[in-house]
Amino acid sequence: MRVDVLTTFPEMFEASPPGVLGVSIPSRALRDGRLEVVATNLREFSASKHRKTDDRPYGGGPGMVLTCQPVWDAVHAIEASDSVRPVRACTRIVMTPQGRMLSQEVVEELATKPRLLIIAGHYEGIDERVIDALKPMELSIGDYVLSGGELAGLVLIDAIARLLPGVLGDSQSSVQDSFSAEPQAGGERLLDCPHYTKPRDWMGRSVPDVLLSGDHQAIVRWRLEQKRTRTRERRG
Ligand code: 6GU
Repeated sequence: MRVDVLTTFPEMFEASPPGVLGVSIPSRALRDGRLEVVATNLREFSASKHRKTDDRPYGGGPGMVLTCQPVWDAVHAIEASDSVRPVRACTRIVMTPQGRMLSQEVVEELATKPRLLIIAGHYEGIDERVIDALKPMELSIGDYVLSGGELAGLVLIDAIARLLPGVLGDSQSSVQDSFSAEPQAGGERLLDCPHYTKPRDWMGRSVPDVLLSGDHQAIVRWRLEQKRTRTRERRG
């Protein structure tokens, strides 16, 4: 998959460690060629004298708003350029706290796309007219405010990278993650169960007996029960 990012802070998407994309699973996905991330500086597309990308909001108020022209021009230039022909269609995404809430279901759907274009606004936002004209998907990562969409975009890229075919080994398969559809439970999306490892006793605390019983069916039942209880108590 190719992921393009349009941002005024392209250095946040560099893979060299200790960047987010330079460690752990995303770095492996990049190294294996299963993921390609190309960050483009919005400034390069500004037609203004001082490469301005933003201006003061009509109607007054604090903050700055990204202007339509550089966003529109950059999106079309990025979409026309690809390492493969014919160019892959981009799924356009604007990261914004006003967007649809990101969920594992949305991540799974996006992980099947050939190419994403993530637009990360800073400041107060993006002129609504260019959003109307581009018709992107608008996504939020939660009901709190970040300084910009870049961190949210990195969250999205990380969540997608680990679902790309061949990125996770069998030993860390994503089918057992929190929020994965439960095969034993008709596709319910549940929080994960608790996990334990050695030693069997630690500071007077023992591991639940069922996990030491060797009864595989009982363990599967216990884990599903724990997932349901946790989901009810923490998300109910
Ligand atoms: Cl996608 N962007 C910003 N700026 N803040 C956020 C967010 C996105 N999601 C939650 N807060």
